[in-house]
Amino acid sequence: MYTQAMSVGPQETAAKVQSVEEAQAQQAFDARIDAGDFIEAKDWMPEHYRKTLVRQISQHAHSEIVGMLPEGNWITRAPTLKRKAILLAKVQDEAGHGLYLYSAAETLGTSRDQMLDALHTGKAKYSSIFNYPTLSWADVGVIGWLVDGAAIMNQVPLCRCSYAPYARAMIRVCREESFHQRQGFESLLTMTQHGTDAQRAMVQDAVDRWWWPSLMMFGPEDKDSPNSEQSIRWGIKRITNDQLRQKFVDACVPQAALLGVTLPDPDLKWNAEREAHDFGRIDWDEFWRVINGDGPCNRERLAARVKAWDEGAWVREAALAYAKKQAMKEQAA
Ligand code: BYC
Repeated sequence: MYTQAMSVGPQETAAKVQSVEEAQAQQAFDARIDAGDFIEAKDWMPEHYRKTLVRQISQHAHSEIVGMLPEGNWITRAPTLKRKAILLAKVQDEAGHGLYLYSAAETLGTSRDQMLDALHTGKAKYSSIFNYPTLSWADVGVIGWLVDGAAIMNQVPLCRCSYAPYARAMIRVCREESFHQRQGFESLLTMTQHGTDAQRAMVQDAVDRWWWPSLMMFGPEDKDSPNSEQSIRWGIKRITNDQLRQKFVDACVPQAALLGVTLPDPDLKWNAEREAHDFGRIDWDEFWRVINGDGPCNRERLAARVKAWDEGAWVREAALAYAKKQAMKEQAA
């Protein structure tokens, strides 16, 4: 018995050798991360790092695609040709962001079909913010100001993400998000400075409804964020959820004053000691409800995406048939 337990068969030896190699690869990977190196698609990476990236990047891609829906709802009702052209460009940019991000995730060995299946079957998450309705034209401006503003705050550090294909995609995304944020702010400024009392009231109502959900975009508090610690250690996330949320609040306060709107938080005040704003408690029950599928528009958003996928089947089939025909022609030539 004793000798048997000690004996190592050829298969086990191979497994052991492999694990030594893996330990070395892991060490080399850790050293590269510590040195601030970027990891490329073909480089060795631990399975957990790969999975974390696929999870985050695919959720990010889904958020961009689902994020087209609340604003897309207003394209036919934009008040002027200029606003309509801006909104069309913005919504198209979001489709583009989704495509860069799906491509970045595909470099990690997953397929677009797998990612979309996870979205359509409700297994994959997308940003909580897109499960709220857009009730008035002012919502479009507020999405630009607050939602894109929060997105930039979160995404600028991702330009330095340790996974290079994601970092590269984020550089372009951030440039475009910056235009999105400005157009939203400018649209609101036009309404609050040159609009009627009814338009100013419409802006305030939109701010009241979007402020708290925007703060939720940064994710749970650090103490309740299961992924943050490891993601920060790997250089996937560079700044924690709470730190980014605080930076966002501090940036928004003077912007709200410029617009002449009130942020709907009686506890919001400058804390000279911390040199930052204190703010009220986020309704975390609402956050978890929304990300678990029970927000005001979750079912509507998912149904819209599934319908678009089903109705696009003929386009995918035609593209595949065309590619096959081209390949056959090339083979014959
Ligand atoms: N909504 O451990 P945590 C845009 C999930 S698109 C839904 O802190 P992590 C735009 C989280 O996924 C904006 N789910 O996670 C588009 C995790 O769930 P699982 C999207 C959320 O990953 C069009 C669990 O809660 N931006 O800007 O370390 C128009 C625990 O959280 C949310 C990105 O995706 C949420 N708000 O940190 C306009 C940026 N928060 O997977 C604008 C990239 C958390 O463990 N992503 N969860 O089941 C990130 O930076 C990070 O993934 C997060 C979360 C900060 C969002």
